[in-house]
Amino acid sequence: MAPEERIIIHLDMDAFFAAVEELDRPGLRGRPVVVGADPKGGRGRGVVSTCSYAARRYGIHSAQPISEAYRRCPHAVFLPVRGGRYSEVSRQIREILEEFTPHIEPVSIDEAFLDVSGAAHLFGGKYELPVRIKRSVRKKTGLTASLGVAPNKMLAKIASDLDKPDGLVIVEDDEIETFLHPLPVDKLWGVGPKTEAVLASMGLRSVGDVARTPLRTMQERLGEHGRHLHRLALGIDHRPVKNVGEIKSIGHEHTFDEDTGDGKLIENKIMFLCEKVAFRLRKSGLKARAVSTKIRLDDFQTRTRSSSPDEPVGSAHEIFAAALANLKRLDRHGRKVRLVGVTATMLERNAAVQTGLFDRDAGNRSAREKWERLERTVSEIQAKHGAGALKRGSSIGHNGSPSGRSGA
Ligand code: TTP
Ligand code: MG
Repeated sequence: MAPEERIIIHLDMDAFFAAVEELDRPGLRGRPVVVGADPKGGRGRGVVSTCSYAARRYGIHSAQPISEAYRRCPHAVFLPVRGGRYSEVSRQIREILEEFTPHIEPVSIDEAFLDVSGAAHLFGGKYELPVRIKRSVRKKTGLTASLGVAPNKMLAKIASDLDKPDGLVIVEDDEIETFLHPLPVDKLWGVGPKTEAVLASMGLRSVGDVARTPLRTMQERLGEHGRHLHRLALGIDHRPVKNVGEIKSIGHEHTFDEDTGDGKLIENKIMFLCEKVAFRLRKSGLKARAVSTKIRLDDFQTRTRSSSPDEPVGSAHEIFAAALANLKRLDRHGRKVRLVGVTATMLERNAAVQTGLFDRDAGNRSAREKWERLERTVSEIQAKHGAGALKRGSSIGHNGSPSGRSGA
């Protein structure tokens, strides 16, 4: 028997926060709407959470300083973030998706993967099913979603973004190359500005350029990351769609450009990894009962230490405290370090944080405030370090950062 065709859908709501605001106040429809910090007549210091497509025509975008958004379009409607309301809509969307399949992996408040390999035939097949999902979302929430349908998660994710808003892009098995290869390299998961610069220095600008480069060359220049990118460029991505209960661990690792004995550098890198882990925990509405730290020495010996904090941890600094304590217990025998990794395990639901697509408990006020605070922090980090620092979806390991993985 032939193996079942894999049909993965990635759904991403259009201009989500702004679209909800327009929904609640129809008078705003079509106007430039900016959701985020108070612009204070151009002196505001926060950032844009998101904006409507009408506002995007002025060059306004997520994570941009709100003062700049104001400068670009002072007559836009500026609105504060109402996290509780967006979570409510997000739950509604999740319920709609559950009518189609139980295999749903929520990625963020307005984004999810669905594995409909088994369900598609019940809803008229893979061309009809996404149309029905879009229609149902539209009818029941009044909002538009963009969908990508493809044989794997990476392709579905790229596809959902190609025809926004209200898009539907289907990638067939036999058109992976024609679909993927002309795209710029930064469409590949895990390619941020730094990797993009390395690839550019190798003369590689399109995904096809990467695919045509010998694996060896990719590995020589970018190590494990290079191997991973090469596979992605060929359209290979076997990761399953995971229901929230199936996410057993969230981890990130980093291979140093050069083996290092610099304790400060190692600690800084671990902090950076903890931030990435914390960000993904937050997106998934999870906390960890255990944290493990891994080092690989210059002779390729690999050591791991785990610990269980008294309380489940979710924030970067809590994870870092545990990761650092683990690190101190790892004997390096004076050798240099080649790779470090941090993994959060024994995951459980984080009751305090609303994450929308996951969250079934309606928000009480303090949870909502926390949620909003978190949103703001994320946006601030993005504003400071560039959207790539906490890029949604594309560079987050949940979706396949080169060194990220969700172990099962
Ligand atoms: P996105 O799906 O990235 O953006 P979007 O839905 O607003 O627009 P698009 O049509 O391009 O998908 O993010 C979902 C929501 O998450 C967004 O509406 C607001 C919030 N968000 C932030 O608060 N800060 C950010 O930097 C980003 C990217 C999103
Ligand atoms: Mg969206």
